[in-house]
Amino acid sequence: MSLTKFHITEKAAIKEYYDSHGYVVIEGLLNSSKILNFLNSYEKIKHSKFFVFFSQDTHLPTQPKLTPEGFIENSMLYPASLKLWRKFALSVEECLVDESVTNALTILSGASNHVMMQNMFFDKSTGTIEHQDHYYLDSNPPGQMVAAWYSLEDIHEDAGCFFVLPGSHKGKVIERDSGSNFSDHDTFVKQINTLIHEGNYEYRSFPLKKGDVLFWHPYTIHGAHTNQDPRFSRKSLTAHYYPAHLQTLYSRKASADRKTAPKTRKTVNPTVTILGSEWDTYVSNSLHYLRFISNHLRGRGPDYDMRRASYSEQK
Ligand SMILES: O=C(O)CCC(=O)C(=O)O
Ligand SMILES: [Fe+2]
Repeated sequence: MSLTKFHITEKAAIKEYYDSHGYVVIEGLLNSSKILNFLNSYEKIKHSKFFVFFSQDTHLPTQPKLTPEGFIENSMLYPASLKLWRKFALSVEECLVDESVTNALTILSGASNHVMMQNMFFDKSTGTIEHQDHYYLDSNPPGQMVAAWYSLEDIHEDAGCFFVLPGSHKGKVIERDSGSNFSDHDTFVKQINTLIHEGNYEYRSFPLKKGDVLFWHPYTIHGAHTNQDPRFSRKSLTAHYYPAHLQTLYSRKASADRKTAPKTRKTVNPTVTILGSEWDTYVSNSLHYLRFISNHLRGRGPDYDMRRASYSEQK
C-alpha cells in the first residue's frame, strides 16, 4: 500500500490530515548532513567500553550490547541528555530541533515556541507495545503535545516498522493514576488491547525513507512490530514536544504545588528548549553509572517494560 506523504510547504493539508487521522508524514524533512553527523558520532560511542545509557525498552541503565550484525539491542531514552558524551548528545539535539522540524511543529500546534520533553534513539526495533503516549507524558491541558518519529535510513518492511492505528486519537483515552508510579502499567496494556479490539482499527506500518518524519497525536495508539530479519536495523530518533505556553501533565507534585515553571535548557534553535537544566543532564548521566553498578550488585529489575516479547498475550 502506498503511504500518503506531504511536503512541508503543504501546510493546510498537513494540519487537516493530522487532525483527521491522528498522524501525518512529511517527506525528506531532515537533511542528510545532520543524519550523517549523528550516525558518525553514534558509531564512535557504540563501541566504547565506558558508554552507559538508560534503556528505553527495559527501563534500566545499560551498556551497548551489539547483535552479531552490529546493532545495539536496546533503545536509548534521552540520548540528547547524555552530556558526558558531548558530541553524541549535540548531534541528537541538532536533528531534533532542526528548523524544518520546528516549522512542522508550528503547523500542527499553532505555537511558535516548543519545549522538548523526551527523546529516544532506536538502532533496531525493540517491538514496542501498542500504547497512547498520553499515559506516560502529555501537555497540560492534555492533547496538545506533538510526537515525532525520525527515519535515519531507508527502513525495510521486515525491520520491525513503527506503526500507528489511524483515527484512534478520536476514541477513548486511558489515564494514568499519576500517584501510581506506573504500578498500573499492566492494566494499561490490557485496556489498550481492549480499545483496539472494540475500535477494530487498522494497523498502518511505516517503512519510511531516510529523512522522512512522522508526527502523531498523544492519544493515537502506536507501537512497533518485532524485527523479522536481523540483517535490518531500524535507525530512528523520536521526540515529544509541547507548546511553550502550556504546562506538563504529571509534573512532580512539589513543583506543581509551587507553581514554578519547570527548568529548561537552551538549544541551538531559539524556538525550542529542552526540559531539565544543563546541570540536570550531567547529574542524570552520572546517576546512570551509579545505578548501573548498584543494579548489577543487587540484581534489581525494571519498573516496567516496553517490549511486546515481555507480554505473552501480545502478537
Ligand atoms: O519507535 C518505537 O518503537 C516507539 C517509539 C514511541 O512509542 C515513542 O517515541 O513514543
Ligand atoms: Fe510512544
